Amino acid sequence: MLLNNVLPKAVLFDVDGTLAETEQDGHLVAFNRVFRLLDIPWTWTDDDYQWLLKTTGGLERMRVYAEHCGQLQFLEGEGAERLQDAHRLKNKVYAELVEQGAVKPRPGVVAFIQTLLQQGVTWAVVTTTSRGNFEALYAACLRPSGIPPPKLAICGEDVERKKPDPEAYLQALHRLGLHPSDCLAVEDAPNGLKAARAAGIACLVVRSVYFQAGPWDGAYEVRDSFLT
Ligand code: XBP
Repeated sequence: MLLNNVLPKAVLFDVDGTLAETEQDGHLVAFNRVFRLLDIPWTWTDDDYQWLLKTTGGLERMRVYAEHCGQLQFLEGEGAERLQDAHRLKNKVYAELVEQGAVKPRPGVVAFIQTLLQQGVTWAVVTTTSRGNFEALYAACLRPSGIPPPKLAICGEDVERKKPDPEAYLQALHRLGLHPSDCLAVEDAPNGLKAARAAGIACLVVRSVYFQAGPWDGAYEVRDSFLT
């Protein structure tokens, strides 16, 4: 993948929706399972989740939903603790689903990373999902194909502000010792695109199932698949 006719020094990959359709096949299934297990009276549909994905971060997403439904008891005290427990359990269930093979790498993504590595390009991860979620996905979906661990993985726990804030990308640039023009970000969603652009990094968008519509202002290129 060339960036302005030259190879980038590093390609910085988002995780959810970009490496795999984790949201539809993993996180949404896990959220609904946990709501039942913990007697939280919510069931999220595909349409609900598409709207909810405007909010980055699983815990933040549940808080936005509680507010939206006027269930303010979930925003403080015991109710807030219930959501924190639900979030921890959601990530445990998510990791189990991933281990069981419920989530597959997006078609062509493994070959895309392999080609970069053969060309001497660094592969790194810039996500605001929890680190355990990325590690579970790497172990189940990328390591078996011989993809080595990324040189750097910035995850949700590493930042104070999640995407669309550029903090995760700025940290990656600092830790890799690279200039924004040396790098290409790969994202599937408008929040990720905004984060990369706000850090000055060119961004290839590979649209995922919940983000067909954009907006994609400022994208370097917009594709539907890693195969094209
Ligand atoms: C990823 C997310 C996450 C995952 C779940 O952000 O928004 O919400 O759905 O992650 P990005 P946690 O793709 O912008 O990196 O539940 O661990 O927060």
